[in-house]
Amino acid sequence: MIERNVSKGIISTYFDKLERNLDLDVAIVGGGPSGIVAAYYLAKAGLKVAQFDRKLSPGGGMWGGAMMFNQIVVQEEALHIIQEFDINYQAYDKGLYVMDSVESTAALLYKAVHAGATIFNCYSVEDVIFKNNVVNGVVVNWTPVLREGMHVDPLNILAKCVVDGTGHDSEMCCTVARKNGIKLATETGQVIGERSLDVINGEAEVVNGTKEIYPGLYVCGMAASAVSGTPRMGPIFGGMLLSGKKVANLIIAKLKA
Ligand code: 48F
Repeated sequence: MIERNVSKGIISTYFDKLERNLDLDVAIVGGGPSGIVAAYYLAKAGLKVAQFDRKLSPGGGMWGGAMMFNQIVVQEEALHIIQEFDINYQAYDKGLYVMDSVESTAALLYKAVHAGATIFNCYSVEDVIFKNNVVNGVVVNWTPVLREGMHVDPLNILAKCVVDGTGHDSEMCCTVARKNGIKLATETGQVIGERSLDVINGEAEVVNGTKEIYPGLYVCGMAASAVSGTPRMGPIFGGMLLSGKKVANLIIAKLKA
């Protein structure tokens, strides 16, 4: 009966997919642009990578452009990433290019999955696995379970490296520091919190701040700004793309050494 087979097809292949991803090279928390770019380059390098986003539609803050005017801006330094993802763009001003934010977000997601990354939507990462002072994986639950405040235990997913790509709240860094009494690789050892907007410094510092912030835990995108206390930059996305590529390269260098 087709009615039964439709259900069976979904259930059996979904749980195969979940089981294949219980033991990862890299778990990326957050499906914003920096994390998706990281997923793409990691998968392209042959690593086993899964990305978890709490929303129905991963893509983070890229869909809406600025104030829901659905265009974004990328500077010259990051244009090669736009080209690698086959995104249409037009030159606007000296060194600045604009593109459609919906096309851009869709292209990032499509290429990451085609490169071999697995994206789990509707998953909230509520904690990490923390053993011998190293981050070893993520603890996940259904977003609706957490939203409803239901007392349901999560599942555990092992990963050699975890990336905090949760954006402005840098949730994984906050959780690791708060729960385990450890110091992160920041000036204060804690999450400092992002500063007010400054495009030039914000864009440079988000890439500088992309690093292994604690053994096993990497940080990229706005989470990197928030952790290290550097400025936000608004709807210019080159820094996010470059940060995603940088974190992928750091992890590739570590895991393939
Ligand atoms: O904030 P976000 O878009 O991440 P990003 O890669 O990019 C930032 C830009 O969009 C923009 C900007 C550019 O200049 O400032 O804000 O740093 O996306 C973060 C994603 O993480 C998900 C959230 O739903 C969003 O899609 N997320 C956050 N916390 C969790 C999470 C969590 N604990 N578990 C799962 N997903």
